[in-house]
Amino acid sequence: MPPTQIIRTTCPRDCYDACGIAVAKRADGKIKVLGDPDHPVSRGALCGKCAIAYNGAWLDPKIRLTRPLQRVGAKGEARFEPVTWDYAIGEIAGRLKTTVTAHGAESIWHSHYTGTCSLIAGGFPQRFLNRLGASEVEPDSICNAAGHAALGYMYGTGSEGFDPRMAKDAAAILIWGANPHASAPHQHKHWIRETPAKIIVVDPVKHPTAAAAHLHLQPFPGSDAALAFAIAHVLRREGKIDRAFLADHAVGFDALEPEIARCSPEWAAPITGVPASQIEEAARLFGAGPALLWMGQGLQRQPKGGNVFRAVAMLSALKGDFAKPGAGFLFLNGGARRGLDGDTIEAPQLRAKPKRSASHMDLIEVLKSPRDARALITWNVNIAASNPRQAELQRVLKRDDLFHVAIDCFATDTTDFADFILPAAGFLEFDDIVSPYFHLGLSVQAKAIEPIGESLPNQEIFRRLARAMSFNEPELYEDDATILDTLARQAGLTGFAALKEKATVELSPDPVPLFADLKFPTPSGKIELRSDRAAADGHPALPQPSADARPEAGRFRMLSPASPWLMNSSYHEDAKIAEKVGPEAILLHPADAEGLSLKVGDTAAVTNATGRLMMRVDIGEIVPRGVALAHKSRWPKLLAGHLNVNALNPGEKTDMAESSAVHGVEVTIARA
Ligand SMILES: Nc1nc2c(c(=O)[nH]1)N[C@H]1C(S)=C(S)[C@@H](COP(=O)(O)OP(=O)(O)OC[C@H]3O[C@@H](n4cnc5c(=O)[nH]c(N)nc54)[C@H](O)[C@@H]3O)O[C@H]1N2
Ligand SMILES: Nc1nc2c(c(=O)[nH]1)N[C@H]1C(S)=C(S)[C@@H](COP(=O)(O)OP(=O)(O)OC[C@H]3O[C@@H](n4cnc5c(=O)[nH]c(N)nc54)[C@H](O)[C@@H]3O)O[C@H]1N2
Ligand code: SF4
Ligand SMILES: [Mo]
Repeated sequence: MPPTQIIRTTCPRDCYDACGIAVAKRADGKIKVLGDPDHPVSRGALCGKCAIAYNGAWLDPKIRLTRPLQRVGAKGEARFEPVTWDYAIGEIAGRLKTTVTAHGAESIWHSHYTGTCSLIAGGFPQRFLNRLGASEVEPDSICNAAGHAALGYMYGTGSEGFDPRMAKDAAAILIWGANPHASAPHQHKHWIRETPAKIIVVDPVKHPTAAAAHLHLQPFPGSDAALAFAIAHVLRREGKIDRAFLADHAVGFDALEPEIARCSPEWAAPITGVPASQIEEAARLFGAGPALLWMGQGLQRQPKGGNVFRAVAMLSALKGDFAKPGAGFLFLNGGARRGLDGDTIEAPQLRAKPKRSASHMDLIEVLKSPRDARALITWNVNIAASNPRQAELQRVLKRDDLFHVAIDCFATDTTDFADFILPAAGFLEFDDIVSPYFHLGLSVQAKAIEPIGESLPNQEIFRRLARAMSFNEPELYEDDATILDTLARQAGLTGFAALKEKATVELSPDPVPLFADLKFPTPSGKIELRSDRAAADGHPALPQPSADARPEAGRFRMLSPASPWLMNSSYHEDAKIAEKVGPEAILLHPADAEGLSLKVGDTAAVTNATGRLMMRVDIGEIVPRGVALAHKSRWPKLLAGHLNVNALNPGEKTDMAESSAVHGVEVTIARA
């Protein structure tokens, strides 16, 4: 049957690409989810994982959660019974009310992240949670809070980045601690390849983007700050430092310069493992003209990730790489880049008292304490797969007097521990807006099908909870259409209909220079290479040319970045994807494998003080000796032992913002 209708929408996953989707709908209502050929980034193709899962698990009522469920077994046993929406909402509201009365609203915690990044489904629930006065697990602390803190000190914000359309004017693109091949597959496929700029990748792993680059520097994890200073050293020696720019627009270069002068490539080579000649070459390419610096999220998930970010981000400042074509850095591009006001969606004014929050790294301590936590609401997250100290978290989630409501599209490890599970509608089932975090456009999420089963969009679930709690603030009930029009107008459109018509709109016809007015949102209005705020917060005033100590003999530094086949833990529920990801695997350098008498396909016991996992051995010359590579976040319950790689993650905090230092984990490895 040929399609009778094409609905253009957008992938709202936490992904740099934000691909355009064309849903082909037939007369019998059946759909096929395809890439939108007119989308500037994805150009007609979805990534492999979405092409499978959006036509598989996401449409399958046998895999999706379709009805509200109430627990009938023990916590974690995953025995539930279907109940009506009215009953579930009534019971939950009743329990929240008695919890507020007996223990205060602050004893109700909620954890959420980027399960969907569409604006309303990702943000509207905050209106209810603000009104309730619930405590929040600081969302970015599982992902990128250290990078935001570091860039905040130096530039005043981590949410303003280059416009990728600038690539045509760049002499070089330096990709530092990101893996576009997995985490931004269309940038890997099109954007990087089509630019005349020289591509330099800095990553301990020779991933496919690194392998295709003009130059790949392969530092030992956690040694990047030393490497950045050595690149700065060469820029200085070759007269590539823009002293006039620094005099006008930065503070602290005078204090930094002696350090830069000290950190030669020969000094950095043994510390980082990168040959001095490659450091020289990288500096030469990066210094040849305006350059784009893409700082990946993986880079700051290191114990000293904040310092690393300040040291690397300093390079754009030294060259004066702002306010001109082909120049700038990017961590991510936030909604404000297109005029969007986050407060419109989340209504923080509904909160009566300052918000109490805790880092994801402290979640176990919070949930363990009956004094601090009486209830937990999880939505848009799968903490039982994504968080550190996984075995211990599973035990803590069994606390019988912790009332847990989980909202998801699928029955995850996290929902297995809940008292009530509420089924969330997927992105094909309601209108919303997607604000991509790499490109500067704005994209539509358009309803293509009715919600699967009785599932409801997050926002509708929280409206129902508000009603059952007898809250009367009008913000809690504002309808989607009104909010979508408001947001579209903030971005300069006439309304949501205009966005729907175009599917994706560019913010401006021409590439937007970064910090065009050379005003930086720091206290001084300049780039703060030396930051008094950092010093006041107990950090060094200047970035430091330091590197982490190497692991002791017999220990490995284990990296667990994004897998090309999963989106965090999402998609493992799809059988075809599960087949692709297979069992937990760990990749070693051939010489390390030989030293441990391990062959491809062997099982290795991977151990540290936090946990022990049996992992399938892979071998490849893509990591330095002493580094082991695994991937993040399979579904624990689909694995032997019901644990994934986060069972080995002690939850160490980064130097800044109490964020996850998961790429700093150390393990020992032995034949099982
Ligand atoms: N070892 C290791 N662990 C890591 C990382 C790492 O690098 N290494 N990375 C970390 C990072 S960067 C992040 S961001 C976190 C991510 O960790 P999480 O935020 O837990 O991400 P997911 O595992 O994808 O869980 C998102 C959940 O949201 C659900 N969902 C999707 N759409 C909707 C919706 O519309 N409504 C509702 N209610 N639910 C929806 C999905 O089904 C899924 O179960 O993991 C971290 N964990
Ligand atoms: N397919 C897929 N795409 C995803 C995700 C996914 O799970 N799967 N997750 C999404 C999310 S939530 C996020 S935050 C982003 C993350 O995507 P990225 O920003 O690409 O970050 P990661 O995948 O964590 O790690 C990227 C690279 O950082 C490197 N790295 C680790 N430590 C160091 C170090 O010390 N120095 C240097 N130079 N490099 C280091 C790793 O080797 C890895 O190649 O991807 C998003 N996109
Ligand atoms: S996950 Fe990323 S690459 Fe895959 S379809 Fe969605 S936006 Fe595109
Ligand atoms: Mo993330």
